[in-house]
Formats: sequence, C-alpha cells, structure tokens
Amino acid sequence: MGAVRDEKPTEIERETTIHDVVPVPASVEPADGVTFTLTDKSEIRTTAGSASAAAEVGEIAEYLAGLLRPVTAYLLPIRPSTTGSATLPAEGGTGGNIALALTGAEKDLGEEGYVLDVTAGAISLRANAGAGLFRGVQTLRQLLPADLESGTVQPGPWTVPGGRIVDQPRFSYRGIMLDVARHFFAVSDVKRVIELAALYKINYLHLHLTDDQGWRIAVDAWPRLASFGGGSEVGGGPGGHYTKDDYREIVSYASHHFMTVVPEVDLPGHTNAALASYPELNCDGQAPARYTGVDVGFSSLCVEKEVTYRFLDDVFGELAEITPGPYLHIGGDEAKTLTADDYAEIVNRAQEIVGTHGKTVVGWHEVAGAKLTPSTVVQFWGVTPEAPEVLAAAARGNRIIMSPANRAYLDMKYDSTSPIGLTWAGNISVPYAYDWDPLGYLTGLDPAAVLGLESPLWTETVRTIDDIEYLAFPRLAATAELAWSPASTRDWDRFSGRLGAQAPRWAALGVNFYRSPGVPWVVER
Ligand code: IFG
Repeated sequence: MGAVRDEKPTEIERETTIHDVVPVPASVEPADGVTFTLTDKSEIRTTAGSASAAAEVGEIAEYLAGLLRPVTAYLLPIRPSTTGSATLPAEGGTGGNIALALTGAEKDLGEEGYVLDVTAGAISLRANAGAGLFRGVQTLRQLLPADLESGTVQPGPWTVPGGRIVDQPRFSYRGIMLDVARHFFAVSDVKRVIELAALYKINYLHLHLTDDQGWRIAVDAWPRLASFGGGSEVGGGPGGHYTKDDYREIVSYASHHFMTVVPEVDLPGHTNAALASYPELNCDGQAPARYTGVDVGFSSLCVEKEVTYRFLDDVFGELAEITPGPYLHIGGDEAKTLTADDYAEIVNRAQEIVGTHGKTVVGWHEVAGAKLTPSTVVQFWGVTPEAPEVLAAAARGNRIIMSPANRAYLDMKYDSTSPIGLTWAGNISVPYAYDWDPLGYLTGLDPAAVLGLESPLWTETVRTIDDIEYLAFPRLAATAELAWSPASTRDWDRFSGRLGAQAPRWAALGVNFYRSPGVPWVVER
C-alpha cells in the first residue's frame, strides 16, 4: 500500500530558483546575484558544425522562439552564426542574446546531454545533438517565469537566474504509456500528453493501440479492425480509431519533441476487438460480440490457425512502415486461456514476424516464458521484488524496462479521495511514486540490463484529457526525475520542493493536476 499522507496540501509563497528544475540536472552551479534578462533587442543565435546540424539547431531555435515570442511580444530574430566557432556569438554579449550551438559540447554528454550557461548578458546552450539542445530548452523553460506557459502576452520581466548547468540522462528509455484502447483519445489529446511529457524530458511514448474493448489503428489489409473493432470502448461509448495519417501526425509531433513512438498491438490475449471483427481469426470461426467491460484474460488469438500469423504479418508489416522508431510492442500479458506451450509458440512466431519487418520487440514480462530473441526488451509490470523469469532473461542479455505497477502505474488512485483510478496494485501517493529506485526494485537484477522506466496510464476509468492530467500530474514528474536524474539526488524533501515549484507552471499551462498533500505547492507573489 502506498504511503498515504492525509495532511492538507501545503502552500508556500516563494520565488522559484535555479534549484527548481525537474528532473533535477546532474550538476547545477548557481551564480549568486547574477540574473539574465531577455529584452526586445534579444536575438537567438545558432551555431552548427555542418549543414544537417544547422537544420536541426534551426528547428530548435524555432521551437524556443515559439515558446518566447507569444508571451513576450519580442521579435527574437533567429540569426545563424556563420563562424561555426566553438565560441558562441552570444558570449560576452550584453544584448541579452540566447545562443544555441551544436558545437563545443563535451562528447561524453552523449546525444541528450547539454551545457547551459547563464550570465547577466547572455545565455548559451550547447549540445552534441538536437535531442540535447531540446532537453536543455526544457530546462531553460523552467528557469524562466511560469508566465511563459500562459500563451498570452505577459508583462515580464523575463529573467533567468545566472549559473551553469551540465546535464545528461541516467537512463536512455524514459517513457509514458497511454492506453487508447479502453477509451479512445483524439490526436489532439495525444499531442497534449506529448507536450506535457516533453517538459520533463520523457523521450518515449508507448501507445497501447489494441485491446479487448477497441482496435485503434487502421490496417489496410484488415479494414474491419478499425471500422468495426474500433467502434467500441469501455462503457459502450463510440470509440474511434486513428487513420494512418492520424498516426503519422502523432509520430511527427512526437519526433518534433524528440520523443519516439512505441506502438503496441497486444497479443495473444487482449484481442477481443480483433476477434469480433473477423470470424476467421477465432478457433471456432465464430466472432464474439464487441466487449465494453473491464475484465481481462478471457480472449486469445487462435494459436493453431495459420491465418493468425498472416494477420500478424500484415498488421506488424503495416505498422512498421509508419513507425520510424526501433520498437514494436507485442503485449503478451494475461493470456489466461492458453497453455504455456501455446503461449510460447505464438509469442515466438510474433517475435520472428516483427523481426522480419526490421523492428525490435518489446513485450510485457510474461513474454519471458517464450524463447526470447536476444534483442527483445522485457517490460516488467509486477508488484513484487521477485521475478525469476525477468532475471533469467536479463542474464541472457535481454534488456528490461521497469514499470512496477505499485510504483509506476499512473492509473492507480493516489488515495481514497481519488475520483478515478484503479486500486488493484494499491494506492500510489506522490511520495510513493517517487521513493523507489529502478535498479533496486527487483532483487538480483543486473543494473546493466535496465534500459529505463516507463509510466503506464491505463484508461478503464479515464475518459478525458483532464482525467489523464489528473492521474499523470504530479506523479509523471516523479517518474521522469527517477528516469533522468542521478540516483544520488533522490531525496523526497528536496524533490517535493522542486515539485511544488511546478504548480505555477501547471496553472499557466492549464494542467488539471492533483494538489497532492505533503507537497509545498508554490504560490507566486
Ligand atoms: N493489467 C493489464 C492492463 C490493465 C491494467 C490496469 C498490464 C500489462 C492491469 N495488463 O498492465 O491491460 O488492465 O491497471
């Protein structure tokens, strides 16, 4: 059971500082008394070592300008620097310029690391790749006044506390999963999730596209999957589905936020929507009715029919074509009607099929009961520290994504006051969502096997974007910090202070967050 804190939400009046960034950066050196102020003369200067880098840094500059221009009403021209030198044109400047550079950053910062220098006269942000610049812009975003997020012209002043931040992620896989099958969510809702998750340096969006209650992605070779199988959802609503162009729009929006989409077609269980759409997919040739309840484990594809594997080949082939990311998720959870042998057979063949389409498999940890392809990633969703099958997979070289349901499942209630959410894995308070370590959760798991962590948001009880935001914030910020920041920074008191400083930002963004008790929520003067 999560630690339930019943004290009233606390509020605190204070200025936010360089120490309020979430996830906490690896290194923060404040320059006391130094403040940068953006002015209407400020420019965004870009430096790149090559033409392709110039395009990438230009895209980030446009993104940053898009954040700043609407609320400052400053022109903020973007000036590509032709020198290409490591010395940034903004440095030493006094006009309040911001320099973005894909040159001069230490190589050991990797693709997502960055160095942010803020002096009285200039801001310089440098990285080795666009992803690093983008992550650095999220940090800069949090160092600017929360009014930045209001979307309308604000008086300012647009100050940034002086100092140096050198930062890079602890884990390379930092994900959120959105279940769009139990309840369908429009492209605009998915984009909102992407935008909010990007603020906390999340870099993977796992979309749970198919389940018993709905099939959400068009497949040309099997059109009834979406047209019929997409027409239901929990509670009997109309459901819906993404056309391939809708999916391409989501993928493109995610990639502009340096986020990779991981699509999931859950098998062999959680397949009632597909079985209801095509009688031939059922062992007895009879299509069940569409399902709008919340039971799990009752459905399965037909292991002994060859049509099943033609179906999977068509589905994964078409999905791979529109998925630039490396992963296809095959689900694998709760196939309660199958024998272990039948389960292993269909999972083995599904792995082979995904491999023929050039993608790497991710599966819920039950897939460890099959013969795993070495590259297959096992996603742990248990609630106990003992998982011998996961340790065995890790020992064979399979990588692990940590999603323990009693720590990372965003669809669990916070506490008894939560109007939505499930409780099967226990209530998850904000402190409980934060106070664990992805490497220490499973007894005996080799730390080198852990790719990262992901927060699943299942939507049996979740119908609107407001519901999503209520369950995800603040707990996604907690998981995002566990995924990005050094283990040495884990300290609830310090984190809860940083978390409290997000409140003015979430208010300006209109985020429907839960003012969890035990967090000193900042009220700005
Ligand atoms: N377990 C099921 C999900 C969903 C979840 C709700 C997994 C991998 C419970 N499988 O989590 O489909 O019903 O919390």
